Formats: sequence, C-alpha cells, structure tokens
Amino acid sequence: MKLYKVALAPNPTKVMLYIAERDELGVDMGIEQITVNTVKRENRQPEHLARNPFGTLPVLELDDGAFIVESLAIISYLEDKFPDNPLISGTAEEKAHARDVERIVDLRIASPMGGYGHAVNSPLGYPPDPKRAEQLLEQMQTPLDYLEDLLSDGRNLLLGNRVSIADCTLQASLQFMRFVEADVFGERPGLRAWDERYRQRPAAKQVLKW
Ligand SMILES: N[C@@H](CCC(=O)N[C@@H](CS)C(=O)NCC(=O)O)C(=O)O
Repeated sequence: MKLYKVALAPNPTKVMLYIAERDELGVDMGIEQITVNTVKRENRQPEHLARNPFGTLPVLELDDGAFIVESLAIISYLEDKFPDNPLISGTAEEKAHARDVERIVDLRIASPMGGYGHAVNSPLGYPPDPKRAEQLLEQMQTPLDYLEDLLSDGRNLLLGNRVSIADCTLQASLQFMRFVEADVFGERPGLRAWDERYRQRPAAKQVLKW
C-alpha cells in the first residue's frame, strides 16, 4: 500500500500520526509513504487527479490499485484490515465515544482552526482577515471547553490513558497552528499540558516537524 501525503497539512498528518501510533503498538502495516508537493501544485496534476479527482491529500492506494481519499475512511480501513492493537477499541459504547470525540475535534475545532490559521498568518499568502479570525475563534470556544472538561479528570490523553484517533486529529491541526505562530487554547491548562505530553510521544517525534 502507498500513502500519498504532504508534511504540515492536517489531514495527511492525522493519518501519518495514526500509522506511527499503530507502529508503536507493534502493528507494521507496511505502507510506503510518498510526498506529493502541494506548493508545486503536484496534487493538481493529472497523475494525482487520477488517484483522487478532488486533488486532496491524503490518499491511500491499496494493493489492488483502488484508492481511498478521505482521511477518516483511510483510518477506518486500516483499523479493519489490521485488527490487532487497534486505536478504536473496547465496547460498542467506548468505540462510539472515540469516534464521537474525533468528529467533534475534526468538525468543530480542526476545520475552523485551518481557516483561522489562514486568517491570521496564511502560509499561502492570503491577506490577514481579523474579523474572520475572531468569528472562527469564537466557534472553537465550546468544543475547546468540551475537551478541557474531558481532561479535567487528570487523564493523559483525550480518551484516557490510551492514544485515540482524536489525539491524532487534534495534534495534526496544532502543528499547523505552531507553523503559523497562532494559539487558540486560551486559558485551558488541561489542553496545554495534553499538548506537551502528546508531543513527547515517539509517534509525534517521528511525524511532527513543527
Ligand atoms: N475531507 C478530506 C480533506 C482533505 C484535504 O482537504 N486535504 C488538504 C490538506 S489538509 C489538501 O489536500 N489541500 C490541498 C488542495 O485542496 O489543493 C480528508 O479528511 O482527507
């Protein structure tokens, strides 16, 4: 299998962290990782559009030549394909909670965070937009409080003491925040401590460049 990815971008980084975490758990999925340079617009060239008509990353190419083009679908596929030591584990209720928290992180935090980064200090050169930045920051307050509340019982990671896909999704977006020198956590010591802890993990040290 091949993972087409690019460093720094949150959705590919989410999958790269997931693969590195599974690797730490002893699951070698044998995935070759290939960079597609988005700055050079390689993701909009016919070669990549043949893999994914939407031109986005990540893309997982299966051994039979099929492609999966959504980051969460890639993770779900790898959970099914390599069922030993999965990241989504436990009872049906625990698995539902793990997926729920990941969706909350992705849809309610990571998504506005991407826009926020571009509104304050766009690496693609978009002009600063303080009004939009303020609106997006406002949108993130309730979900950030939700995570701070989860962490208030002293757990190490978002779902407890075992790494989850929510940790991967949140950290992948925070790398982008660090790159654009933005900070959305405010007065949330639990999230700040989680961030420090997560970045000490071998998977984080291997994948994160910022
Ligand atoms: N819903 C998709 C979103 C993928 C996505 O938007 N990827 C971004 C990087 S984080 C991308 O490829 N952007 C380049 C482009 O759209 O040209 C997923 O979860 O994989």
